[in-house]
Amino acid sequence: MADIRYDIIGDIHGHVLELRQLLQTLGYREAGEGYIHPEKKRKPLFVGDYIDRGSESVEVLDLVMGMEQAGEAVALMGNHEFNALCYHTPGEAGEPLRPHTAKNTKQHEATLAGLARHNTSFSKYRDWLLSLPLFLEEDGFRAVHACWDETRIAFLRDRMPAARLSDSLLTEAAARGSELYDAVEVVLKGREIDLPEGLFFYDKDGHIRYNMRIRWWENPEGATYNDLRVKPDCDCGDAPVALDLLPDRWHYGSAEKPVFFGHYWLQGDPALFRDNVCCLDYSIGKGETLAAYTWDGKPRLNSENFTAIRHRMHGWGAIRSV
Ligand SMILES: [Mn+2]
Repeated sequence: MADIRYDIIGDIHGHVLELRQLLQTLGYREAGEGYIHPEKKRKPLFVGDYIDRGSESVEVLDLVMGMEQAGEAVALMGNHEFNALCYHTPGEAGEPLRPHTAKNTKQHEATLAGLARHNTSFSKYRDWLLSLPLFLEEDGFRAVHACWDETRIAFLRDRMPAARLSDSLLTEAAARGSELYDAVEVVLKGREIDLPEGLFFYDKDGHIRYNMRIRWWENPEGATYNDLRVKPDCDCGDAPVALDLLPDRWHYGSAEKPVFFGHYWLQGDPALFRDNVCCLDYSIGKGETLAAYTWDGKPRLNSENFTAIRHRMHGWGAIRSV
């Protein structure tokens, strides 16, 4: 896939109107059921989380699946796709791999409602969702839904041909305690550490949390909990991070090739974390922004390459376009 110029697109979460607006702003034109770019060899690379939250999960699946199957896009798996596969797949005892608890069902309810409204079933999308790779490495960049953890990615490369799950691997990955579970968890949901004793916060859904997502691209040595939090929306304390909770002391270094991911529900205008670290989830799922980065092959990233579409309730308009 050398020579291809990618428009890397963050979490969509059931917002097909914003996705269409973004593709048009990037210069794509409608062609059949999908979009193509007049520049040959330019295509979208989606970093996962197509479904849930927004009311157009089915429409997003139809569009992204159609483009991917036509060879006009690359699509990675997000944690919402993984969760949905587990939700709709029975395990050996017949119980779903992801239990149908109130919390799990609520996380998935917008997609369930969309499927019912379209009088269609999850099985239409299942094989395609299962075929989505969990990560992508190209000569000039890497992409993953949440975390390019080198140890876990190496393990997954070993276990998963072409970075893809299968039915038996899905069952294994859903079993808490397995090494595959741990690797998929980190790659699709990010690295976390427990907060110091007595500290907790409430997440965006009002659930109490005793651990926090960390900036896996920052050196944890000498950092405080607040230094390592991804977003400034919780006070995680200024105590030094307990390094024994991060046994490998690993972080994604500044000399590595650029890495793109989504997942973190960022707010505001898209910005780079570093010139080789780019998160593209700007919370369209919460009424904010759908973001893309146009990768031009350069080894260092440039914030001029962002394009972003505000949620429809703000009125249409691109924040910035290349
Ligand atoms: Mn996610």
